[in-house]
Amino acid sequence: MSEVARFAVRGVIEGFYGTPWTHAERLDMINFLGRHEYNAYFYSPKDDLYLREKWMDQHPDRAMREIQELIEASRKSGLQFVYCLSPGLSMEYASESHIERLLVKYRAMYDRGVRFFSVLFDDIPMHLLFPADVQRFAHLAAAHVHTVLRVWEEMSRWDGEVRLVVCPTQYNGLGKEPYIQHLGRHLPKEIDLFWTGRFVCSPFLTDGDAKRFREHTGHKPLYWDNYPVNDLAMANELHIGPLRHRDPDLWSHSAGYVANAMSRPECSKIPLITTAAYLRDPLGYDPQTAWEAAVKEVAGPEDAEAFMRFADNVQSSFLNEVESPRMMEALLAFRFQFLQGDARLAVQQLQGLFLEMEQSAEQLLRGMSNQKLAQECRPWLEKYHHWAKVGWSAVGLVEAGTNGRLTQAAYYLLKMKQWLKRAEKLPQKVCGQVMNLFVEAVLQEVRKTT
Ligand code: 14T
Repeated sequence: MSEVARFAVRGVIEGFYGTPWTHAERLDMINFLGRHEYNAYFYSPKDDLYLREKWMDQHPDRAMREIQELIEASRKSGLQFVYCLSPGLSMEYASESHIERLLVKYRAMYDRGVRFFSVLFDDIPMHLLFPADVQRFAHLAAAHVHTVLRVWEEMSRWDGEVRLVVCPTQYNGLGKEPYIQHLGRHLPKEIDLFWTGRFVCSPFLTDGDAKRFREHTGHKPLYWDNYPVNDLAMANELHIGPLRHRDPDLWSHSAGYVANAMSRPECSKIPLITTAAYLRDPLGYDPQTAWEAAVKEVAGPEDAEAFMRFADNVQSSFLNEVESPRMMEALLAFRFQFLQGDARLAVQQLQGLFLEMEQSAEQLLRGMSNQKLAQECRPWLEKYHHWAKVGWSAVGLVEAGTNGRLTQAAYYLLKMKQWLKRAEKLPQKVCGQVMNLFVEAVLQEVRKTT
């Protein structure tokens, strides 16, 4: 029998900084993931105190009951619920009592049915913090190996089969850095290592890099892909574009693939549907086709067209430098047509584009059938609307100005500046620099003629 071209682990991690998903959002997401053939949900919101700062303390009763429900929901949806702890901010690795406290936390989840666990050492200092650790271990990697081996040793004694994945402190690069090499070479093959690729947010994930990682560490990487997550410095980007540039053979060189999602769950579904398509059939994956299907499913058939127009201007990220390709093309065509061809027609066409933009913005702002999606996108939608108004006024200005109607031109100039101010007040990234470019060109013309 031939092997199916498929990732063994197909997961989503709630692993972002910022507002964690609500319980209802998690239940909905787990159901969604099951329907899209994912098989694992990693519970690891950076802002749940009981997973990081208070890793030693038991979850409060209510949180425990909710986690229990998530475990049950995951089981019903055919997903593994993965329980992740990040002890690195305050753990003394040499302390046996700290290791015991860690195991108590995992064991509580084991008793509730969890069989997949993770120890996360990401985003902590690369050096040892406690004097006892400095004395006992040669370096951070040695302390991590010791801790993970102790945890693994205990877990292996529990009656059921368990799986463990470790997120190294150095989780990106080439795999040949001393820390990650040491970790990989001293941990048994059954324990997986998370890796984000060459960068924290890697524009490309390649077979070659995966193979090299394995050569250096002895483990196939378990990809932690930082897309669509948009936390910290990326907070003004809305990652609703499709997954791109993940090699089609990655599945055979990796232990699996896990996508880190956005704090906005409904928006996350769009890229996560494209990712599901990639995970299902990496060779046949086409970002554009998958994207259109994803928007149709999440926005709904009535709003899909308007949403796609909007999304065309909110697709840039570290995966994709291109922004507003349709608008850019229209503006380039306008310049040519206006200068070399039929200026009236040029104006008409561009007016059409901005009207269409305004109409789609209003449709989406007024009331989408997916209210939750509309709510999560709201600031980006508003900015999109404002840019439509800027564009509309700019075209009015060009038209009135070239036809000598100066009072009208002055009116449009004022309007354009007002809408520009409103647009620029919003920090959200919409249309990249494309609209600014257009406004600059129009203003330059105005300066020439006055
Ligand atoms: F564990 C890792 F694989 C990882 O990616 N950790 C965090 C992750 O939780 C976060 O959502 C993601 C995207 O911002 O990046 C990591 O966090 C960072 C990375 C940085 F380069 C935090 C600060 C940084 F400067």
